[in-house]
Amino acid sequence: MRTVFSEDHRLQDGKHELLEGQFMKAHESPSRAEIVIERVRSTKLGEVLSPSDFGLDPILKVHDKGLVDFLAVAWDEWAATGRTFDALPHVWPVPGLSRGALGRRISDCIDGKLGHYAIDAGTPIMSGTWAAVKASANVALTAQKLVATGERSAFALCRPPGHHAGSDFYGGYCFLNNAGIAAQAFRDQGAKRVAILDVDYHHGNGTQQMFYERDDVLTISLHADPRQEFPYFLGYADEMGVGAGEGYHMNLPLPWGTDWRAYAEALEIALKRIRQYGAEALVVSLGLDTFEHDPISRFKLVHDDYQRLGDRIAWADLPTLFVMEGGYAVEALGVNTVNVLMGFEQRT
Ligand code: B3N
Ligand code: ZN
Repeated sequence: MRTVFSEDHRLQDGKHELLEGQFMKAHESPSRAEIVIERVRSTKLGEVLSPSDFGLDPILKVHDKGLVDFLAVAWDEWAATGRTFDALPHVWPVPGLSRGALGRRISDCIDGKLGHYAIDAGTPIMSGTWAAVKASANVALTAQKLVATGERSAFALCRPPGHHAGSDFYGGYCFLNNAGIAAQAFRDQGAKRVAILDVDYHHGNGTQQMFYERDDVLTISLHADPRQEFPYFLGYADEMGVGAGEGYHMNLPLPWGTDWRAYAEALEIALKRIRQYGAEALVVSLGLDTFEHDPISRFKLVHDDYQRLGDRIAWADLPTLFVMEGGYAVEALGVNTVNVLMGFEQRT
């Protein structure tokens, strides 16, 4: 399997995230992608390619121009105020603070704009963020092209990750939804039905929002129950899509302590639905924060379970694009990621 990787991911190097009432060292760090690419190389998984530049058009198919334009200039606007620390929001337009007749007002001030577009205070913007974010989307699109042009699978080693980013918001360490952008590219290149399977520990709220009213992209997320975990406000089992999208979204929330046995049962439900749907391509939002030693998560998957996960995904028998999402047990991240990819490849 070929991997697409950009060293520009290093330009996203947040110092802090706001957590438990204090600033903590950011969990989403460059070391994550570095350990994965090292493992890809040392196991000789396959060739490693640099991304091509696809420009903004494929991004604007699924993201609002307002968000994209904001991300492109957010650091410059922040720095223009004389600040040198990473940009984070501190106030949000909850309904009682947002009564404009034409909907939510977007302030002229960078602090108001951050609150408008961000869902949390854990997703720092710095001078290199926009370059890293564009590179991450290009990584996904380059790997998507490999699969769309005939490869059975490809691995997009995206960083920053993407599945919490919606059409018009960012957060959860994510800025643009790499998996969603890639799924839309499959559609635009002729696939009638595309499925996104999100196996990250956290609910893929951005992916759900982006495709919630559509029946041409089936979205399924297995994740920690939002009653217990971020993103808290979306990801419940009764959210199944609306309008044309009714029946084309599936949430499979699981409790703290979930091990492979319980996880595999939910995974079978997801995979059967994908087969029944008749998808022509599969995009996997590949988060490895389901690992037993992940520092911010509470599932119990072990190293070997990731090979099983890859094997079960291969059972769907679809052209498959793996897109990197979360995973913060950095020492184990390379092994666990490549275990999934090898488990997939070993099923012929
Ligand atoms: O949920 C957390 C969080 C929980 C526990 C932590 N410990 C014990 C240090 C730290 C953080 N933070 C909220 C932001 C989570 C973003 C998740 C990003 C992700 O992986 N998405 O898939
Ligand atoms: Zn996650």
